Formats: sequence, C-alpha cells, structure tokens
Amino acid sequence: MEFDIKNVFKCFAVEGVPYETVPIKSGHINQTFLIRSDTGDAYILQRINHTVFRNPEAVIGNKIRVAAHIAEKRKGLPDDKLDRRILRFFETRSGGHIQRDQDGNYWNLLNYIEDSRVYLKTPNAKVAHEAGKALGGFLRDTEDIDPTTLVETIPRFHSMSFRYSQFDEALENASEERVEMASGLIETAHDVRDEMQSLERRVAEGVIPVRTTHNDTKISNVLFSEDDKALCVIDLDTVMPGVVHYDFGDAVRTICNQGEEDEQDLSKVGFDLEYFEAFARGFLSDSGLHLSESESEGLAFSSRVMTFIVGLRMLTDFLNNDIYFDTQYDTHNLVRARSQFRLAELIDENLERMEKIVAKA
Ligand code: GN1
Ligand code: MG
Repeated sequence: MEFDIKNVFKCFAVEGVPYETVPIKSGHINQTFLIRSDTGDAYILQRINHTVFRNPEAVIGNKIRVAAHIAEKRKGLPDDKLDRRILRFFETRSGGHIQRDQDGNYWNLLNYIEDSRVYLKTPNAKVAHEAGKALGGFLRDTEDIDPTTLVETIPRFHSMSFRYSQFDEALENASEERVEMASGLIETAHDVRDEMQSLERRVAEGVIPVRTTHNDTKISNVLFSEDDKALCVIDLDTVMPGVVHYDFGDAVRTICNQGEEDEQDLSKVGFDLEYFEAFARGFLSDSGLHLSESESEGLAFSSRVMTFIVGLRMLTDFLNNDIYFDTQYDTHNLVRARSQFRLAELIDENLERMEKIVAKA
C-alpha cells in the first residue's frame, strides 16, 4: 500500500521525496493520505472512489474551478494566513490534474494546510459560529460561479424522491433479517415520505435560486487554526449546482448534534440550540452572504430534511448490505441511520425556536 502511494505521489509535478504517509480516516467514500516530503512540504493525496463518482475528471474539474475562484477572491484581501486558506491542486508530470494507477484508480494531489485541525463534533459555540461564517462565506465566494457551468457529478444527489426510490428498491431486495432489524426505521421512513419531499417540491417549482453549493458541509469539512478560527472549507468533491438549504441544513446536522454521527446510545444524541444560534448567526449575518427572500424561507426546516436524507441513505445502504459508505462493523449503517433519524426528530421538536433564531439572524 505504502509503496503504491509513494509511486503515485512521484507522478505529480512537485519536488521532494515522501518520507511519511498517514491515512486520514474521517471520510466515508474516498481514500485520503497526508504525505510529508523531505522538502518540508506536506500534501493531501486523494483517491476518488469512481464507483460513487462515475466521472472523476468532472469531479476534479469542478474542484479546480471552485478552488481557483476562491483563491482569486482572497488574493486582494489582507490576510497573513492566505496560503492556509486556499486549496491548490497540483498537476501531474504528464499534464492534467489526475493520475491513474495500475488498477485504474484516479488520484489527485493538493496542499496540506499545516497547523490546522478538524472537529468531528462541535466543542463550543465559538466553533459553531466560525463554522457558520466559513460555510456561509463559501457560498458568498462562489455566488458568481454560474452553477450551470459545473458538472452535476452525482446526479440528484440531494433529491429526496430519488433517495426514496433507492430506498424502495433496496427494501424490495433486502434480506429478511436486515428488514427485520431495521423495521422501526423503515416505518418512520414511510411515515414522513410526503413531508420530507416538500423542499424538493419548492426546488422543482423554481422559486429558490440555484447556486453553486458545497453539498457536504459537515463540521469535519471545515479546517480550524489552533486558536479556533475557521481557515478553509475543504472536501470540494461534491461542489455542484444546489440550493442554500442543502448547505445550511447539512451543516446543522453535524454542528448541532451533541452525539456522534454513528452514536449507538440514542440518549447521547442531542440537538444543541445554543450551537444552532451561533452557527446561524455566523452563516446568515457574519459571513457576508446575501440571501433572497425565497432562500431565507424554510432554512430551519432544511436542517431536519438534510439530517433525514443522510439517515435515509444510510438505512438504504444497510438494506443493500453496505455497498456505499465505508463501515467498521456489521450494523454500522443501521446505527448511523438510527442516530440520524433521532436527530431529525429532535430538530422537529426545536423547529419553532429555530425559526425564530433564523428570523433574527
Ligand atoms: C459522505 O465521504 P464523506 O465523509 O466526505 C457522503 C455525504 C454524507 C456523509 C455523511 C459523496 O461524505 O453525502 O453526508 O458521508 N458523500 C458522498 O457523513 O456520498
Ligand atoms: Mg465529502
């Protein structure tokens, strides 16, 4: 493994010999490695899962476009940490930004941002606020990228009706044993089917403007400095056309959850309203992002929808015998789905208060 990775690294047009490769395990889809080279530089080498991303070239194309656009915007701003706030993709020695390996895998290389850290769970309200500023800032920085010029690399990624059709199909083909184990969650999924599709209906009516969105705004996709300032939004794999609700809601899913995404003990899954307030203030007030009226509407509710859709995808994957998300144990996807559904319920209970907070922000 190590040998292969170093060989792939050598195909990129950067100086130096790698002396350390460390797997970074937080993602569920792609494989990621931190590489330190003897020049003192550090890199992120990433293998794009091409069963999930059917068109890896387009994925890299989107990422480079968006990263370069953000870098261009930041250039003029006074900031001594500039190179720690942007992502740079390196070319291969034979040209282009993708290196294939002997097994046909697709690799890309980018800068590693030193002295940075990520959180899987929000440690305090200040971090929630900073994450809000960074993720709202991402939408502000990319609002002048015409979304129709980006490739929709995973079609219907956040489409609830599509996710339900995948769920229905999985349910039909699932083993009796798994259906039985997931019966409570399956029932919940049936119960909320119509309600969960209301955001999609508004999107289909064309009332919410389509913009360039990140589409995977979990807290671990925001890099922080050692003094907890948000530095940079990472993981541009799913930048595509979307609506603000996707990024707002998906961020709330991890930022305001007091438990882990795969929490086994449901009593530890909690919705933190204080973090929500701090996040919403960062995203909506302090990021410089301007939203139209139709974009501001339904933001609190989108938190429930986006939490639920991730849970539904995990439940579907459990029924499919775990073919999509990386799992560490047999019932991992079931555990994930259960905790996400629980969180979606808690968000529902907090909805009125959340709406007031959004209106104030
Ligand atoms: C996946 O691989 P990662 O952690 O970046 C998934 C997201 C989910 C997330 C749940 C391409 O993201 O949609 O929200 O897991 N990415 C893809 O943690 O399906
Ligand atoms: Mg991702």
